[in-house]
Amino acid sequence: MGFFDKIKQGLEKTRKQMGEVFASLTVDNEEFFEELEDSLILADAGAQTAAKAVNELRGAVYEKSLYGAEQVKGALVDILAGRLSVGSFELKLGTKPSVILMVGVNGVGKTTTIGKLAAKYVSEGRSVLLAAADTFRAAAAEQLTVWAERAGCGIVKHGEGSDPGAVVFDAISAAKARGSDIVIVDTAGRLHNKANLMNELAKIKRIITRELPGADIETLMVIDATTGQNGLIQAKQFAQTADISGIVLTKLDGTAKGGIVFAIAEEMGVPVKFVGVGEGVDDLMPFEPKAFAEALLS
Ligand SMILES: Nc1nc2c(ncn2[C@@H]2O[C@H](COP(=O)(O)OP(=O)(O)OP(=O)(O)O)[C@@H](O)[C@H]2O)c(=O)[nH]1
Ligand SMILES: [Mg+2]
Repeated sequence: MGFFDKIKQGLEKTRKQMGEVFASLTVDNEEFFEELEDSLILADAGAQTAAKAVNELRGAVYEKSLYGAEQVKGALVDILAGRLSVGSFELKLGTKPSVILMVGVNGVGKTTTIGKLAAKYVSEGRSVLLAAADTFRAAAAEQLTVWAERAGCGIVKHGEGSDPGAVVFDAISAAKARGSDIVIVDTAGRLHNKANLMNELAKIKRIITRELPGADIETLMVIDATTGQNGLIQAKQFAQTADISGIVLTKLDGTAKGGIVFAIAEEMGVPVKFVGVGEGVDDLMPFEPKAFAEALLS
């Protein structure tokens, strides 16, 4: 199943809502624009994004004399997709090794996404090494080990409660020695308090940049799409410490409404690079803005 169909399957609630709004469309009707704005807000797009997108659409409709649901929908797809184009959707992983640092609050899907990414890169013929730097829980390293076996890649881990920085240091040394292409670092989503978490991330980042000067480093923030606007609040907190280069939006196969993608692009200026659409190893897809907007309105 392609991106469009997967997304379409997941965002049923929003699609239904949008369908109803468009069914009531009469273009000279201000009510339509108001309903559309409300629907975008309901879909988690955020008030600011919804207002801007609808204003843009209103302008396009009058300027180009658009008529009928299909034309107006087409214009809205372009406007929404345009709002999502805030940077490259590709990961930059040119150096050997390069690093992917996975961050985000607990339970959003960091470890699962690492497993999926590892499997993807291994299947593309690249050598991957996982760093189990979530040392807060013993189960975290075990879970990552299962994913390493599934993906067919190596893993560096220490005992529970050990220093995550030391795990990252060892993983980078091992990657250099083995000639690995990509090191993927798992991190804790929860520590005793938030300041600890942020300090630890900053420290991990310092070790990576110190040990691998000039290397390509992608810091991916994982957000659970079903948490709605909460995801945006989390992202803003992490952005202060972690210098995020991209977002992975997980659980779009569930009850997510999807509009959070627009709020993130608008308020953070950071592109969504991948979406998670299930718990399986193949359930990770590169993000496609136009197909996403189309699926939302289909
Ligand atoms: N439906 C669905 N479930 C997902 C997706 N991604 C992850 N999950 C599930 O979400 C739960 C939490 O995933 P983890 O990968 O353990 O999350 P985490 O961020 O590593 O959590 P902590 O290590 O506790 O911080 C697991 O049950 C995963 O199977 C997704 O795209 N769709
Ligand atoms: Mg985890």
